[in-house]
Amino acid sequence: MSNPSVEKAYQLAKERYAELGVDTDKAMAALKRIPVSLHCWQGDDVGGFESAMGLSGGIQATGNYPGKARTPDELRADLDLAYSLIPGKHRLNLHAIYLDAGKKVERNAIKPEHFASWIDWAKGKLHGMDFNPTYFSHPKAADGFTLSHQDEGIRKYWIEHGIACRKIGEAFGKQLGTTCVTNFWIPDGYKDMVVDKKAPRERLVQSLDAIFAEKIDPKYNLDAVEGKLFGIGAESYTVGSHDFYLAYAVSRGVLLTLDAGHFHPTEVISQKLSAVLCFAKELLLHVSRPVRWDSDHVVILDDELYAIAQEIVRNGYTDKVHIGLDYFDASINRVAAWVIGTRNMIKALLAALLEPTDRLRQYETSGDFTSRLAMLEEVKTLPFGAVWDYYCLQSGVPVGPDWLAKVKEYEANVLSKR
Ligand code: RNT
Ligand code: ZN
Repeated sequence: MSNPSVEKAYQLAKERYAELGVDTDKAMAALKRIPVSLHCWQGDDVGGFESAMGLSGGIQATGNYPGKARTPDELRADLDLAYSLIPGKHRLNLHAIYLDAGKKVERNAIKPEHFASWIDWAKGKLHGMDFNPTYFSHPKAADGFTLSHQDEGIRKYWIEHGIACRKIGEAFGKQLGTTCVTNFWIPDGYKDMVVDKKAPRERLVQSLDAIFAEKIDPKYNLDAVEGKLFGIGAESYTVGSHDFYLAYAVSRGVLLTLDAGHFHPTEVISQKLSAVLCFAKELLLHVSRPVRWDSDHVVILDDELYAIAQEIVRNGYTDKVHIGLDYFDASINRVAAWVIGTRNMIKALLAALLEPTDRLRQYETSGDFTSRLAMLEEVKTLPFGAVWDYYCLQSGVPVGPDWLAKVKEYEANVLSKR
């Protein structure tokens, strides 16, 4: 593909960045190596293919935009379109309820074979895959408790689900030749005043220890645990809080997951990366956008997204921080939602890679905070968009808003017929 105005703008931008000691070609080469894990659940409002049971667990997809995927084939077709509009090679983050088994399989009995069509697809398209046990939308999670449940039988069922999921993660890792991150999030919590906050947490420790007892080669599968502040119907107490999982992850050597929507409204995950990574070996991010609550809005290029990317790039964390997305908006075209959020994540990473960080660091270490602030502000209006456009052009994906026409066409020809 050639596009003279995009190429010309890039050459000028390249010169501007070079004046600050930034190599734009190098930045784009580095960007190409950073995968983003697209969450399958944006494609069908976290429905999955296991049963028609509605979404539970205190999370909610609002909206009823037509055309959601109803089968694994439809979901893969939608994903294929999304990936074709996003520069670079990216991963898929699959939830256990998206199995393609052709029959009902109990969650504690799921096996890699139930995900064979996903593995084949990922192999063919060169996507790595990540995985998630599903601890919601199930009769055995109906009272809001799973791994911390008082009932031993229910705990056992969910422990078995966790064990089964790690084996599926291991199979993904082996068959796709790239490590799978298997992320554990459970909805357990109480709506109202709690007397015994200790017992459920002690039970959760035991359940998790049982799930992680078997060692799996970290080349194939890494485990992560995701804490949360509250959910709908579990406003007063969450068993797996951030503090709980931070301590658990560090003491057990598993990954910690930081979801952007799982903290108090003014608390941001970008501030946490360098703190947690002094102790935890790796992190998984659920990049999301909370609007007043954990609303899981589509990720936009806002200050926090820039800040997350800056922390990853400035600190050299690209191998330690696994970037996953986690949002579900059912009020707009779902393929567009993937494309918008993922392109934004990549844009933020590019912006961070184009930062004259060495120079900023020098200002800081020499105590010249005036220059630090001045430069940080000047950087904001450098011709970053010209580099982004060129990166898209080079990657063979639409430049600027041109991708939208492809989504509209697909909506008219495919989605509107569902
Ligand atoms: C819920 C968590 C969790 C889910 C997905 C579907 O608050 O963020 O990560 O969004 O597992
Ligand atoms: Zn999440």
